[in-house]
Amino acid sequence: MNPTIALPTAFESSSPKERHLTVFPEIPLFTRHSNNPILTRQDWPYPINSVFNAGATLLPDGDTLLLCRVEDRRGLSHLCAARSANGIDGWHIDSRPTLMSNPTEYPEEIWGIEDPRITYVPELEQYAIAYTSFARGGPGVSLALTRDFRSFERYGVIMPPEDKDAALLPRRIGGFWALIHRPVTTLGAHMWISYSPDLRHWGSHKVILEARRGGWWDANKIGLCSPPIETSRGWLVLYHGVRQTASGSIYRLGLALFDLDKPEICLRRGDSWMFGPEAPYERSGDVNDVVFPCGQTLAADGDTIHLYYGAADSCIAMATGSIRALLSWLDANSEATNAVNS
Ligand code: BMA
Repeated sequence: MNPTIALPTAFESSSPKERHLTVFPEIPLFTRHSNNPILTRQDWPYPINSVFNAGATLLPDGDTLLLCRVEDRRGLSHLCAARSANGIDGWHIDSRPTLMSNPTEYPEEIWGIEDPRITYVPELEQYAIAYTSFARGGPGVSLALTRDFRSFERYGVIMPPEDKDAALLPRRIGGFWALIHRPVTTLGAHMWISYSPDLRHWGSHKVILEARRGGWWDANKIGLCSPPIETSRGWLVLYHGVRQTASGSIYRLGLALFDLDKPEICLRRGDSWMFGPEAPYERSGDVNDVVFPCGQTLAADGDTIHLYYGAADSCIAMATGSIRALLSWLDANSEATNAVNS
C-alpha cells in the first residue's frame, strides 16, 4: 500500500556544487532501532538455524506482518509469518512454517524458498509474493497470491534460473503487470523489468539498471531490495550492490528513481551507497557484512518508512527513514539520467 507522496519544493534538485558537499550525509538516512535485532532464532517457536530477509506489509487491522525467510537446520529455507501491533516487538510467530517448499508439485523448490517481497495489489484485493525458488538449475523467481497469509495460490516459477530479487509493482502499467527482477546473463547481474497480461506469461524484457564496473561499491552485481515505493516523482527503488573483496562480499544499499509511467526509465541513481553493514549484528553472522531488506511499511504520515532487513543472514533488524529525505539525498547525490548505466 504505497500512496503517492506529494513533495514540497524545498526538496527539489540541488546544484552540482552542493552535490559534492553532500556526498556523505552527516545525518544518517536510516536510523537503526534501539531494539535491533528485532527478531532472532531465539524467538522462534520451533528449532531453526536463522531468520532473515523478510517481506513486510501492513495488514488491514494496522498490524505489521513480516514474512520471514527461515533457514532450518538442514540449510533449506521456508517462509514463516510474524505479526506485531507496533512492528517492533510483541511478535506472534506462526507455530509452524507458513509457506513450505512443495517440491512434488513445484520441483523448482527442491532446495527451499527464500527472500519474499510482498506487494499489495488493490485490483486483485490480494497480496502478491515474489520469492526465490531454489533447485538444481539455480535460483528462479516464483509467485504466490494470498488474501490472509494463511492460504496461498501458487503460480509456480515465473522467471527461470538464474533469477532472483523480484517484486511486482502494485498496479498495471499501460494495461500490463510489471515485475522487477535480477537475472544473471552473460551481460552481468543487472536489474530488469518484464511485463505480463495475466501474471503468468511474461515478455517485453528490458534492463533497467546495470551493475557498475571497476571500483564502484555496486560493481558487477546489483538487485532490487524491498518493493518500489510510488511517489509523485517516480518509483523510488532501494537496491543492493555487492562489493567483492579479498575477505568476502559486502552488501550495501543504494537508491534510484524510475519513471512512473515508464518504469524502465531510470531518472536518477545515487552515486554512493546510503546504508551499509556497521552494527555488530550486520557485520558478523552466518554471512558477514550483509544488510538485505526485502520489505518496508509506510507510516500514516505517508513519509516515514520502516525498513526491515536481514542482517548477516542471521537475524532481522529495522531502521527508520523518510521518503522526502531519501529523495532529497538522491537529488544531491546523483546526476539526472535517462541511461541504464553510468
Ligand atoms: C544473496 C541472497 C540473499 C543473501 C545474500 C547474502 O545472493 O541469496 O538471500 O542474504 O546473498 O548471503
